[in-house]
Amino acid sequence: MSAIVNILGSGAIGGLCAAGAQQAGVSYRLLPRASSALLQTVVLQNSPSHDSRSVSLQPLADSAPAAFTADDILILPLKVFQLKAAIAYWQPKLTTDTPIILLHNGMGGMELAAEYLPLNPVYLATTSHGAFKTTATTVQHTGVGKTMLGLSPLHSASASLNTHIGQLLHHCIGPVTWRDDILLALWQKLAINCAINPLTAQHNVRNGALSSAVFRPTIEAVVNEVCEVAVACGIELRYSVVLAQVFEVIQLTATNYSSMHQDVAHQRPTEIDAITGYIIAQANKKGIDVTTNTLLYNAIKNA
Ligand code: KPL
Repeated sequence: MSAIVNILGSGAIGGLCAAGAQQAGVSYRLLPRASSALLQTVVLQNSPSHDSRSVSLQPLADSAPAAFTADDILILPLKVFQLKAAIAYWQPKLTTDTPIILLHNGMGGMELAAEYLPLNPVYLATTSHGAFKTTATTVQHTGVGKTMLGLSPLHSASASLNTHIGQLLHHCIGPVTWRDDILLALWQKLAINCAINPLTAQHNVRNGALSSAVFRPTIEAVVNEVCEVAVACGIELRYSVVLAQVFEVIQLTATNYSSMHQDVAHQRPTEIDAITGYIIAQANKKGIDVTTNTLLYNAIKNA
């Protein structure tokens, strides 16, 4: 039996993964996050009425998937607060060999996977691809990016499996770069999200608006605090490097609304706890003052 890439949830990044798998001829299933009622498989098609980066999700009539085999892989492109329920639902259907890929903004997934999937090979990924759902069944690819992948430091796997997973993910949401220092990549993305997401949500602006001088002192303070916390946690985040990355992302995604902006605008739960909240929690443990991040955290919590 050949490998099936199983993708959980109906989010935009999951849709992109499915589109990539489909275009590469890789077998895939889009599965519900945590639903006992409908184990609905979804097929994703290029829509003739949209450009090639717009894809439609069409539910199939069928069918509950068979149990996972050791060849199958599971991608969780979910928000951190959705992970626990999803893992609890799917864990009994997996084997302890099923490779798991966590693909989310913010932090916290690695620890959850260590608790609930201690024996599985667990991979951590972060992507700079941009996408959003234009309808319940359509995903718009708004920004071509790249994906970083590495083995969770709390899990183990063979080098050949690492290569295989890298190749499969490359088809889904490539290009993929393997990172032995995946935590550094995750912290860099965390810093970018801390700087962009709450501010754009609070001020109801697109990412590009943050290049205005008005926001510069806040962005600098956020990045400074995040770097201080990172270094205290053993991650060498350099202020000047991260600040440059933040402004590069602001420029590259200038016309996009950040995911937190979209969540606040649609009155959905945000990822603030896994992003800014994570920094505040680590800062509290290390006795570091993170006033600016705390102000932004409170602004989003009260939004
Ligand atoms: O990851 C993002 C998000 O919106 O969550 C950024 C990089 C800020 C792009 O919008």
